[in-house]
Amino acid sequence: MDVRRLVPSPRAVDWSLFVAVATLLATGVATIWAGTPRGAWIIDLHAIAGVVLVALLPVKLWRVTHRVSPSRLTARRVLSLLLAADATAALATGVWWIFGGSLDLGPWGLFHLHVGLGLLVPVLLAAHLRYRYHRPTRRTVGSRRDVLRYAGVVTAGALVWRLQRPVNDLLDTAGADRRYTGSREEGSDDGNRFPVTSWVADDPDPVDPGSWSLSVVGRVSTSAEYGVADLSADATQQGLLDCTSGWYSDHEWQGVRVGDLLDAADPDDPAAWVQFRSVTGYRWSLPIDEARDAVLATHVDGERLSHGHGFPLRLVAPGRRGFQWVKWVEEVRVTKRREVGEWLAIFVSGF
Ligand SMILES: Nc1nc2c(c(=O)[nH]1)N[C@H]1C(S)=C(S)[C@@H](COP(=O)(O)O)O[C@H]1N2
Ligand SMILES: [Mo]
Repeated sequence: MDVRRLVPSPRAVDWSLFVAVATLLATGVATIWAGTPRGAWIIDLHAIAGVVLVALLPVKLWRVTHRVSPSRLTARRVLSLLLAADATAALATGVWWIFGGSLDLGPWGLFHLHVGLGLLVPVLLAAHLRYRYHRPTRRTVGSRRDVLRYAGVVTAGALVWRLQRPVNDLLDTAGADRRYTGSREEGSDDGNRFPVTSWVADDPDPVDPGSWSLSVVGRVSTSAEYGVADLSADATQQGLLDCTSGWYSDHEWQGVRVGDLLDAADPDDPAAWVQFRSVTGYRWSLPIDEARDAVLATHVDGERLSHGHGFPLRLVAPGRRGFQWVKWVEEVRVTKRREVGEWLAIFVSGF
């Protein structure tokens, strides 16, 4: 058999690469919300698109390498080279992560590097397409045989992804304990000894419990204010914090049930959201029914929360990604509509 017959047409390869990158971008960004097993398919799709890219990229590079020689380097070709290098590095860091790799880059690690390199791919690709774009034609999709090839590549990708799990288990790598989100376990059930993370740059001074208070305000009939001593921390909640930077930690949290605070404040009928605000301005909302079951924690595994983990009060929101677990909470605000600006606030609250 002539293996070259297996290789799709150049246009088909290019468009498949484009679709793979678009899928990787969309699913990569979407993992930010994937906090419950219902979202596992998002990560599966991300990985399968990655495997497809691993298969297609060499085909493309094989076709174009003859154009690249030091004497023929134009700005455009340098851009294409950067794109190839970045895509390769994004794939390599992703695969390395899957098999348990780590990197110490100051406040960042291998997972951040993967996200950074990955986000750069569509940017470089857009620039590359500005002068290398060819309109798709009927030949791009091609024959029935091409369609079978696409299906074959995607199926092979799914198989390879399916196989990484047993390989990780067999080699007993640090990648073996990954959750479906891609996150790896750190310091579960051991009080405050798990990573301290901020979404962007939130880093307030320790909160003075003497002058701190918690306000319950908004669409309620009785606003209330609680000092540290007024809070009866009699609720417990098992909750797994899964940070989008690639680690998770499972703990038993002790604190105040938000439902008790709401019962005391008596929300009005249109009340639909509950927003948790930090002393830094960082804030996030949960639908009111979900918020009722959430806990504002004062303790973790029986230890008083450390400053880094949000003392005196932090939101525990199981099933939500870590960035929604607001630390240093000083206000519970009941609202009718969700504040759109909180998306911005979580990025800028540290500045
Ligand atoms: N006020 C505030 N709360 C915050 C953050 C922040 O930057 N500011 N970071 C969030 C993110 S991204 C995560 S993963 C968790 C981390 O909690 P930890 O530092 O206790 O591990 O807190 C969340 N709560
Ligand atoms: Mo996070």
